[in-house]
Amino acid sequence: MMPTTDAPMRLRCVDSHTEGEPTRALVDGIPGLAGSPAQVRAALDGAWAPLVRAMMHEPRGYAWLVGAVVLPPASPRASFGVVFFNNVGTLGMCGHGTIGVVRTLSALGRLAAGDHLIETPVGPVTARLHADGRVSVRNVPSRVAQHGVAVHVPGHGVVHGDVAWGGNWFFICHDHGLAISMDRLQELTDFSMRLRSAYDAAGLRGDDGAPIDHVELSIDAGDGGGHRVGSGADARGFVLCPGAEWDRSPCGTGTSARVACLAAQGRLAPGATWVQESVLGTRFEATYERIGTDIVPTITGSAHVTFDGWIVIDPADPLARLGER
Ligand code: PYC
Repeated sequence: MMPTTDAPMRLRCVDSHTEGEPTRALVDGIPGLAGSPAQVRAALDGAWAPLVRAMMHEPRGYAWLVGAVVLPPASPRASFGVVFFNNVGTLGMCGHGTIGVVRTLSALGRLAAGDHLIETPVGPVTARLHADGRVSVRNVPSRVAQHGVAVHVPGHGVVHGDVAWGGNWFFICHDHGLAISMDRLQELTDFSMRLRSAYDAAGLRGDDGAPIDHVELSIDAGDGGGHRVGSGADARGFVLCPGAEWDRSPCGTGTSARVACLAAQGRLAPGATWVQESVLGTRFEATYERIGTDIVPTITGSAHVTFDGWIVIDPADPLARLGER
């Protein structure tokens, strides 16, 4: 149970951005909340959900902020555990968030350069903190569940997409016909939301029955139509997150899902680099290993610390809304 207290709760947090997308790391955990990442995820989606809302929503947070609670490791081989959350609940994994947390812990002097095993609710990942500060995240095995699914989007027509897992579920669409640029954000958001409603209503789910809560609109460098992909990038993507906000980074789990599609189509060889660009123009480099039948992507990017302090949640503050379920 979430403790009830009259005293304001003070949560130590360090903010960073990874290729433009923010992460707020609760670096000393949340008092009273313990367990494995899967147990903490269930608690944050259950009895502790009001605390997630108080941290992520205005006036303490904002819609595109991703939170991360850093946990002591369960396994002696791991450096730490982490659970990510946003304005609508928890995430299975988060690529940009993992890069941000690693950079933050290194800035605090809590993590040395080298390889670190990290426990997440969807399985262990490994992060390599490079001497130059860049971070590579070897993600969970990623896969394509369905290829070329047709979806009728009201007011637009039929589009196609791949349903793929990269630590979260994605519907990756190429034939959307939209330019992926900063001056088209509203159109990209509206279309992605209509697409998600359409495939949800049609009963499309991940192969584990979970909702496909991320939409990725992609343009490859080789695609025609005059749409811009920056020089040296292989693709430019727009990712709509579950809370209807767009990812400022190229999205680590989305890039992993895309790499799984490319591997399945024989379009990217193991070890070859895929450069994925965000709508902002920031980039992740991705490679993958084939381990048995698994596709295991590695995403590399940079993060920078932007804030170090405490969030204060006063139970007497009506805008903390701690009493709401
Ligand atoms: O980088 O995996 C990611 C991510 C998921 C949601 C926002 N960013």
